[in-house]
This record gives sequence, structure tokens and C-alpha cells, in this order.
Amino acid sequence: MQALDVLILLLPVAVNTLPYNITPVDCADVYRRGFGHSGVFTIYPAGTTSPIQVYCDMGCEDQPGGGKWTVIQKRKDGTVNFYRGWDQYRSGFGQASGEYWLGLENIHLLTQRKKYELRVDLEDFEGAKVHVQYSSFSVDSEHEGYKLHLSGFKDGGAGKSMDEHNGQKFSTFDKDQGTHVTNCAKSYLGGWWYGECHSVNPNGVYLWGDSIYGIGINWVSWKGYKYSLKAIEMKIRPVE
Ligand SMILES: [Ca+2]
Repeated sequence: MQALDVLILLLPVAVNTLPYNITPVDCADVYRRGFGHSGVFTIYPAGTTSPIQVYCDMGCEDQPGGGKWTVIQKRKDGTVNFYRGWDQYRSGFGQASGEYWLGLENIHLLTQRKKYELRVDLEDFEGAKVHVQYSSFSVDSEHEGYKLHLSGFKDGGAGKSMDEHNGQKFSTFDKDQGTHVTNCAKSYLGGWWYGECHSVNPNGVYLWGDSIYGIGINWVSWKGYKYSLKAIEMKIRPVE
């Protein structure tokens, strides 16, 4: 048998097994490896020596065939404190099985590798559910202040409040990079891409519905500044 024949025989096998030998970078890679159910998985956005736990949302009611979403932020019961400093927002905190923040460095590394879209699912205490989607989502490096880039808004009932944060750098109480003269992270008790200061506050204080102006988990174009949401989930997926 010629060397070329051997190569041709081996080629289909090599192609089929290839995805299984690649370390998954995100939940789309996990899905490709044959895991079609939602749950906690290990991904490697920063390389093979840096495993992190993440929640993969593999299904969505309006998207049959699997969501393949990598959840980067999740609030649902107030069990995790989100009023944290720069180092924590940079590296991530919380539990992949519950509430967490994936970490700015991980989010940056992911969106540097592939083109991603963003989906944000929101729920109030009356059981209403809405969402928004952006066809393009990326976060610059720490050197550039983890600046946010959003475009291609698609409304799922929550409105375009988050647009205001496009182009802003990330701020925490101990690192104010927001354009407003005050320290918005301190004023509104979260860590976020604050500008003048916010019109969405996903990492604000977990409060139960009606609350004090601006410090809760607000989504202004849906519920205003005085309503803190029951649940919010930010997730990203590579654009095919
Ligand atoms: Ca400021």
C-alpha cells in the first residue's frame, strides 16, 4: 500500500475525531463534543492549563437544536454578593451551578478568539420573561479598560437600554473608568460598563422587586430604575 493510500484511509477518521481532541474554549465546543444538555461544564478560554467551570445553556424555547450558550453572568436568588472590587471582576466569582460572573479576562479572551453574539434573559417577580439579543458582542483587553462593544440589537421585549453602555470601559468601586464625574460603581453598588451612570445594572444589589432608585438589578427600558429583577442571565455564542 502506498503512503498516499494510507493517508486517504486515515483522513476521514482524523477529521471525525478532531473535535474530541481539542480542548473546549466555550459551550459551543462542548456541544460539538456531543454534550447536548444544559449544565455545568469545564472550558478553557485562557488555554489548557486554566480550566474554569461554566454553565452551558444548550437549549432555548425559541431556538430548537440547542442554544450552545456560554453563560457569562447569572443572578437568580441573591446568594452571591456582586458588590466586589476590580480583581474579583477581572478573574470572576460565584458558582457555575448558581450565581456567578465569569470574569472580564475570560470574557475578553473568548471574544478575541471568535465572533460572538449576546443574549440577555430577564425575569421579574410576577413571572414575566423577556430578552434582548445583540448580533455582535466583544470586550477589549484590560489595557483598554475592558471596553464593551455591542451592535445588532434585536428586541425580545426588554428594550434597548443596554445600548447606552456600548463603548464604555468597566468600572468597580475601586477602579472608576466611567465617564460620569462621580464613581458610578459606588453610587449604584455594582461592577459594570458604567457611563453616565447606567440604564441597566445587572450586577447591582439583589433586591426583591420595588426598590431604591438605581441600585438594584435594573433594566430601565423594561421596568425602570426602581424595580430590581428576579433573574438575569447574560450569555454568548459564536456566530456561525
Ligand atoms: Ca466616573
